[in-house]
Amino acid sequence: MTEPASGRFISLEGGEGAGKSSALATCREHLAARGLEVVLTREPGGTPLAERIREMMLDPDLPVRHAETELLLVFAARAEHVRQTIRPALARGAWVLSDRFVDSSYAYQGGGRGLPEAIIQALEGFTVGQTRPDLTLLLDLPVADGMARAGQRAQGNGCRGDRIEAEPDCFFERVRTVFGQRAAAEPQRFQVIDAGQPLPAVADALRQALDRFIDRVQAGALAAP
Ligand code: Z5A
Repeated sequence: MTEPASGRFISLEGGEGAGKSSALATCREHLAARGLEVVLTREPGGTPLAERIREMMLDPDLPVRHAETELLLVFAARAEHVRQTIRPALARGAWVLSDRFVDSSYAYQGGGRGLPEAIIQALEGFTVGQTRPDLTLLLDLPVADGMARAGQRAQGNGCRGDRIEAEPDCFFERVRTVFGQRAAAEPQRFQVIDAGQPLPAVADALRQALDRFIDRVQAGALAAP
């Protein structure tokens, strides 16, 4: 096997209860099995400061009262994450696997909160520049099914959900719509995975998507970042 020459950036996206936790484990194991160095990270988060911002953003007892504040918090965390974690990892040839990235801002703050797309684009250009995912795996699931799973998970672990999880179903319908629109607009970057399948079938679909992507990289079909 010819190893890919340089690091690549993969993001994993999806709505509430889509199954990102097990999907991340599957992806990490599969990339490692293909001989790649994997840096697993997440948003908001991925650096000490960005993790503190995450705590503030999701704390149900510290309500962020304005959508604008939420948007700026998530991009402040992202500015740190991109510079301190993602770019250095890519530069040394690691493959970055991020639990959410900028598509979540379009989906949650744009779709969910109704903030203008143009503002999000401007912040993306300012904080992220050209550091964009080469591949985005989108776990897609009807909102009602995702909420049912999240409800069962909360019952099982006795944990209270975070601040955003408390939003009504219509919020998550708008989130799902925007994810779908972005996937349709960029079919080269997005791989949509049917997250309603049993876990082993989802894992198979993820591994196949990763293999197709690695094959494209090895064939030189994707320029190095
Ligand atoms: N956010 C934002 O607003 N703007 C941004 O720009 C960014 C983020 C980057 C934190 O994200 C919040 O930040 C998120 C969006 C916002 N808020 N929300 N909601 P997060 O990713 O850390 O939190 P999360 O979205 O709540 O995801 P999660 O809890 O990490 O994972 P999940 O995908 O929701 O679900 P899960 O825990 O992996 O699975 C849920 C349950 O379903 C669990 O019991 C599983 O065992 C079960 N499951 C999973 N897959 C299956 C299948 N296939 N069959 C049956 N059961 C399954």
